[in-house]
This record gives sequence, C-alpha cells and structure tokens, in this order.
Amino acid sequence: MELRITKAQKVEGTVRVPGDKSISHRAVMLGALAEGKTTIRGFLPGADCLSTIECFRRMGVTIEREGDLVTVYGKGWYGLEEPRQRLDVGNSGTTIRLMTGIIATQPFHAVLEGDESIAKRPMRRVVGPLREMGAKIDGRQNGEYTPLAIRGGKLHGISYRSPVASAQVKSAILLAGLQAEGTTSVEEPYLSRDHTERMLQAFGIDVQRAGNRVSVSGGQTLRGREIVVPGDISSAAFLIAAVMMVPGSSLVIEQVGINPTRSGIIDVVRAMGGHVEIVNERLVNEEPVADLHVAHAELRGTVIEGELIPRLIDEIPVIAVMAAVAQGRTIIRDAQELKVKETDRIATVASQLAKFGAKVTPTDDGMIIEGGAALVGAEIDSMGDHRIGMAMAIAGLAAEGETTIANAEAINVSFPGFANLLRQITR
Ligand code: SPQ
Repeated sequence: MELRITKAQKVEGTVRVPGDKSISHRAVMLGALAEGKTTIRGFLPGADCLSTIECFRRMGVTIEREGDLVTVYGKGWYGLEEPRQRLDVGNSGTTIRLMTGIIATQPFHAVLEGDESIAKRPMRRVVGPLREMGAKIDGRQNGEYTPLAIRGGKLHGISYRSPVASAQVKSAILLAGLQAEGTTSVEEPYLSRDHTERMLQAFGIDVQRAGNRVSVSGGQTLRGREIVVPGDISSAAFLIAAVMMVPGSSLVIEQVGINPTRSGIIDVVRAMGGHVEIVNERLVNEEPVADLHVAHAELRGTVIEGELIPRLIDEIPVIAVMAAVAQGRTIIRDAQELKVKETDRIATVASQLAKFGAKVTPTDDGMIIEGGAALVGAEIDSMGDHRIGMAMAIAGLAAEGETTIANAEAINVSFPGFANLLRQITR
C-alpha cells in the first residue's frame, strides 16, 4: 500500500490516539496467566497486539475481541496448553521476548518465530539470562536468532545486571521469576519503561522497586481484573510533531499515557521550544494519563543522550524529522539500541530523511542533524518499519510538493487509522 502526503497549511482539532501498544500486550499476557476474567478497554487492535492474542489462543486461552474491547478468560499460570504449531509473533519484538520468559516456566515445548525483521533481531539478551535461570532454549547461532525452541520447566531466581536498558529484557526475566524458586531481580543501567511492574501490581503481585532495580519472588498468583489502556504516547508523538512542522497549528490529544518512563518526547519538544501543556492528569490502573494541549512554535536544535534515551527510544525517528526543520544542530547519542529495532533505525532514518533534502549524518550510536532544511517531497519507503513510515509522512506535511510512502501497510503494526486521522486534522 502507498500513502500520499501533500504539504499542509494547518493541523488542528481534538483527537484521541489508539491504545498503548506496550500496555495492550501486557494486559493480554497477564490476563491469560491470571485466575479469572480480565476485561481490557481501549486495547490497541494493531497487528503486533493481535499477534499476542493469537499466540495465547494457540495455547488454549479463550480471548474475545470486539474492536478495542477484549475479554481474556484467564486459566491461571499453569492453565496454558502446549501449542500444536509454531507460535507466530509477526513483527512484534515485545511478543516474542516476553513470551519467551513466560514459556520458559511452562511444562511443555514451544517454537516461536516471526517475520523477516524478527529473524534479524537479537534474542540472546533474553535467552542468556533465562538460561541462567535454568531454561532450555535453542535458536540459530546459539540462541541469538529465531526460531526459538523452548522446553520449559523449573527455574531458579537470579540477580541479573542487564547491560542494556530494555523493558523487554527486564520483563522476560521478571515474568519467568514469578514462577522461579526464590527471588529474581533485574538491575538496568537506566530505567526502561515500567509497564510490566505497574501492571503486575495491578494484578495483585508484590513487586519490590528501588532505583533501577526491581525484584519479584516466585509462586505468586495473578488475579484477573479490568484494565483501561491509555492512548499511546508513541503514537501521539507523530501528531505532536505534525503540529511543530506546520506553522499556526494546534491540537488537543486526549487520554494519553504520560508514564515518566515514556514521556521523554514531551521533554524534548519543550527543550526545542515547542508548547506541550499537560492537562487533567489522573492515574488509571497505576498508569498516569492526561490530555495534551499542543501548539506550534519555531523549534531549535538540542542534545539527546543518557537516561533520556530509553524514555523516547521509539520517538527518535520523528524527533529527527522535527530536528531537520529546527534552527541549529541536534545531536542524538547513546542510542545504539536503534540498530536492533524493526529496522536499523539509524540507517533508515538517515537514508529516508535525506531524500527530503535534510542533512543527517548517522553515527555509531545516533545521528547528527543540521537543522533549517527546506524539505522537498520525496519517494519514501517505510522499509517495513511502522515508525519510519509514520515519521516520513509527518516530514511530508512540511515538504514542498508530494510525498509518497511505499509499504505503508507497516503502519498498522502500531497505529491503525493513522492515515485517516492525519487527513482529519490537516488542511
Ligand atoms: O515490540 P517491538 O517490535 O520491539 O516494538 C518497538 C516499537 O517501535 O514499537 C521497538 F521496535 O517498541 C519496543 C521498545 O523499543 C516496545 C517495548 C516494550 O513494550 O517493552 C520496549 C522497547 O524495546 P526494548 O528493546 O528497549 O525493550
């Protein structure tokens, strides 16, 4: 599918974005493992989260869905059944890494695999620590790549110091730790998104947290409940950027999750001179939620590094787009994790953004963007990466002439309805 974008005169309106992807995955997983029924409202019906639903159905869990309302009939931790076929995670890194942790505890065998992109993403980051806990996992190149064949069984707790700030690594180990003997703890260099910790608490689990260290003890029971999923700030980020790309624009985005481990985009847009006001803040299922009032301003370059990186890792493609039109230079460093996402996002951002006439220099751990470019419409390829497709569509709003995005169907991974919503708020 191809998406066509033309230069916008104005962006305005009051909108909501689809549910948070990270929270939607976790709600299905914990719901399936819990005792009793879990109702999920505001679920993201994007391709990735639908893959998670399908995987659990294949392990015998009944899951009903009507739009963004999902009902999971939890079977308890050991109620899952051995799947008869391989479990297909599609394009979803979150699905495969978290499920590896869950299946490592089960008294059965399962094989996990996904698409071409998943086949290139590193898995030893979860396979290694799970093996230390006693799990038997095989994969290509000694467990680095899919397919992963898991023979679950009895695990013992470990104290793991993760070399990367990764919520998927942390979550896989904590989920396995819930059924391991003794205590399992994970410490990370910077705090990554903490939705697993918060949702475990919402499901009645005792989670100990201190700084960047989190611990759980084995043998706890999850209790099914109602979960309300806030709008995904990673999706809202594209709309915030749209406002910043088009002078005279303003937008209200209602009901967005503003968990501090995810809200780095707000800090960066503000540091660049943009206006984002947080209104009507409240707590829903342990997750902070608010309405965002966004108004255009001329942006200036900034430096993004260190502890900020995990708080906005998925927003870097669209931050690069804003940086291309900002005044001055933007430097992004400490973001080598971008290389192991759906694509190498350092390379794909640089190659696609350059087509608009932007000046982007890729580096080993990020990129340098010389701002002030006058963008011209371009023929872009999403390269099968949802966030690249959307980021480049936003660049197209400020580019002279027409922009086309090839392979735009990838956007459905996290933001179904993106093109329609963009049409609705632009003129
Ligand atoms: O699920 P997937 O494919 O890994 O999705 C991405 C994305 O852009 O949507 C990354 F490519 O988000 C990850 C995020 O980068 C989702 C996630 C989570 O829900 O736990 C955590 C982050 O990844 P990581 O590797 O830092 O744990």
